[in-house]
Amino acid sequence: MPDAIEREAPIAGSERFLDLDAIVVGGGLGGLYALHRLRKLGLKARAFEAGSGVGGTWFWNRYPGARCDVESLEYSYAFDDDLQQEWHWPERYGTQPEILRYIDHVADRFDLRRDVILNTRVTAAEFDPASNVWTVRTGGGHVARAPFCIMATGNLSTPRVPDFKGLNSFNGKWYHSGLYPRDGVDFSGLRAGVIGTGSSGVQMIPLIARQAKHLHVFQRTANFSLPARNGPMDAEIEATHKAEYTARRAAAYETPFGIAGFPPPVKSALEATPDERDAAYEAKWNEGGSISFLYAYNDLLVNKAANDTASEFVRNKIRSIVRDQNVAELLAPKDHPIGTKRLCLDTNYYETYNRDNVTLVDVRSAPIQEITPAGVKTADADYELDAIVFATGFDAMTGALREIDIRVGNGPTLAEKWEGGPLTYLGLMVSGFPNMFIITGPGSPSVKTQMIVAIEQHMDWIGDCLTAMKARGMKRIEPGAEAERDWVQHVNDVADGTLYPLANSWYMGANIPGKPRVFMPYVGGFAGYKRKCDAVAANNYEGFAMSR
Ligand code: N01
Repeated sequence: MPDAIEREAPIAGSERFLDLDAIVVGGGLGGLYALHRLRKLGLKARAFEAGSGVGGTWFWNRYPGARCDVESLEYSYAFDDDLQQEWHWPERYGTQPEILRYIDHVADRFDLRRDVILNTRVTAAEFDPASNVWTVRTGGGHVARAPFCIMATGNLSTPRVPDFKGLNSFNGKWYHSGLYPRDGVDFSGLRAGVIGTGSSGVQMIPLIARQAKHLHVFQRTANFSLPARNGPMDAEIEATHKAEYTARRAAAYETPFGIAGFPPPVKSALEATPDERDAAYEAKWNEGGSISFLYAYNDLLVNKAANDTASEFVRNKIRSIVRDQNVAELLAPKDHPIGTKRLCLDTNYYETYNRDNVTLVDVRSAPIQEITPAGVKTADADYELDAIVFATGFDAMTGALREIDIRVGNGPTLAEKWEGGPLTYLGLMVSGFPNMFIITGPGSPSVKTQMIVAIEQHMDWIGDCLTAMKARGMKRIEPGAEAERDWVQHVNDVADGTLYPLANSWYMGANIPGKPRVFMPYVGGFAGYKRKCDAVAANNYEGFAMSR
């Protein structure tokens, strides 16, 4: 990667060998909460983090316009009321610098930094079934041993640059959204190119367009995007929200996506007249936010005819915003129902294509053939560029775990076990891999929820499990193969009952050539999932085998 900000840290001799109660892999929102929870249990733990700072996703994704599309009053930890009362979010949606400032604040406030080993990438984890001990090795030479290993490796943490021929011959500079230089990039006077129009591309394109001499956007698949309607935090909204924080957090646990405040719709889109529907969609469009829009009716994600009404509404919005109707038609998605790929939120995305210095290039009809020293060569033209930003996404949900050589004794690696797609029980554990927990793993609601709610729910469950094991004198836990098979089947069945599999999305692994097409997150809803996890624990950890 160019301009990489990662450096493997030299290790002091005393730091090389670590004997711990638990090893945490990752120092993002998941890893930090894991450390906090483990410390509360009196356990000695350390987290290894590849970045030179904590924050995970929010440490690496520093591209222009990077911002969370969950409202800032929701997208924060709930575990400490003083924390949530005292922190002030300046805007409706948090920017990357603001969220990173918050995470740094949490790390300091709860004194977590002393247990995070930065600049250190975990390369291997091996479990010895005879002693029930995980040995974790890092690129810098650490050897850490502990009975438990907690993978807080993130769902979107393995950036992916497509395998374009000639990339290294490019005379300009190139970047990836998920490995963006710490000091930013000045595009002034440059001929810039952005490849990719997912959430990252949609956020950065309006800002790069304002700075660059000219911007070429290389679009393979048009994506639906709604206006975020971001703005300064409203003091009254903040005060009310804070007064109700505890109740709102509890209510969030009872929703499908871990966010309170959206009453479930009761009506099908097909029961409304066209005029009623348009009025409802218009109100949601003006309100901003994706959950609100997809919650206009109760069948937008399960009934294609219902979804068509919402998809067409947004396509017409695009046609009304973008002046050149040829460009508008290219931007109007027609190959997937709205919401089946991650719905983007933007500020002036479609408007940006009305600028004289922005050109949309359709690389579906004329694919990129190679990167040349001068720029990008497609099947029908050459584009001269000084800088390219790859907003080409991630090897999502399984990439970070598959990159680590995880094995048990002489058995297969996790990557081998997952060759046909990820297999987990509840997205929490994998059969054949005892004492290894995954925070927001594939098969859990994870990316289909407010991620921090999902992280806290997982780590709380893991903490309770470790407590229960200790109380019973148990040293080892792993899911049974049958429980795992049934859960994976259930995850697939639920997805098949929705429109999600109709899209070539990263949820399906479709963005990575050769990756198995399996729907990875659990879309049965957070509330039901949490009830299932709680019931499993209450029922003597049903589906898991514990042993001494
Ligand atoms: O990545 P993506 P992202 N030639 O995979 C294109 C979260 N997130 O970084 O669709 C040409 O969505 C690819 O085209 P196609 C959020 O969950 C959240 O944008 O595969 N193009 C697509 O357009 C999000 O979903 C926030 O045909 C190529 C793009 O690159 C997830 O992260 C902000 C190509 C990749 O889109 C990932 O988003 C940012 C090729 N060879 C991210 N290969 C917020 O909270 C890929 N593409 C707001």
